Amino acid sequence: MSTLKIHDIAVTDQNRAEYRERGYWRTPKLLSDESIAFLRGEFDRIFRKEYDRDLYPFDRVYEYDLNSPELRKVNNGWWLNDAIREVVTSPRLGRMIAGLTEQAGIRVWHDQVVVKPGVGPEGKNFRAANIGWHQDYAHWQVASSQEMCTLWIALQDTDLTNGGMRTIVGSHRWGLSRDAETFHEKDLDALKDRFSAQGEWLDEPCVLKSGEASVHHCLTFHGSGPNLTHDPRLSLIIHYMPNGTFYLGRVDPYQKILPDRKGNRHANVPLLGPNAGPGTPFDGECFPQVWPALVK
Ligand SMILES: O=C(O)CCC(=O)C(=O)O
Repeated sequence: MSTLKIHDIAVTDQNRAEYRERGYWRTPKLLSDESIAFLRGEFDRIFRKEYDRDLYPFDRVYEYDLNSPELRKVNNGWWLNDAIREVVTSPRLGRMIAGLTEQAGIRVWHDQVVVKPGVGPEGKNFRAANIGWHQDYAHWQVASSQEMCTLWIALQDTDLTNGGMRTIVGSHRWGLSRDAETFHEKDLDALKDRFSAQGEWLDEPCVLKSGEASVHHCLTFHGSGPNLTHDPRLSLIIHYMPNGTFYLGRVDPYQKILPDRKGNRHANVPLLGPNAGPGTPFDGECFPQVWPALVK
């Protein structure tokens, strides 16, 4: 039985202005310490394949053990684990996101349960769990909205020593960059060389206390380097979209016909079913509406 305590956060005009201007914002503490401890245990359960539902993960699982330097990751943990579901579908968090991004309604696009193993201080040049500089929307071009965003919840104090996320302040205002679906690339310097000519490359670490989070715009460049501690870095990442976001249709990923819209076969598209086509909304139970809260 979960005892999660998710705090109610009032977003101010100043917070909104900061998000709009900088492309990301750091939240106050969202979760009680007890909730954080509980969720950390649930992360372990997920990677032990102890699920609360009689289901399989809906997408590829990166399930390396902690002795491997690779990133461990499960998408849509909310399908498998009830505590994660409580956070991902929380109307409190939904209201905070709606307030910050100035959207009337918010749905979940998907989540990511991520563990970045600690490789120790000697692992400075260790790239296995790096997350390349990328724009989230570059991975999501099948979706109609460029006002999607990400809530990155830290389940321990997080900074550059444990491979915390870094964002390029203001880069959301550059628009969609070509070929920026580079989450899985490891060479941050090479990616910086590729993308940095578009504006000032203001690389800011997202320093978070345990239970705090950052919210970044889907066009904000971000990435992360190695975790140089001996403890794993745990984060629950929730991607949101404005209510009404729809499927733009298939864009052949191998033929870059449209200069600024290289498509991809996002795993969310099959969730729309066999009759989906351009204009089909991403709604229904696979994409829960978290704000306004639906009365159950
Ligand atoms: O966990 C990280 O370091 C980066 C995660 C990320 O790319 C995201 O939240 O969109």
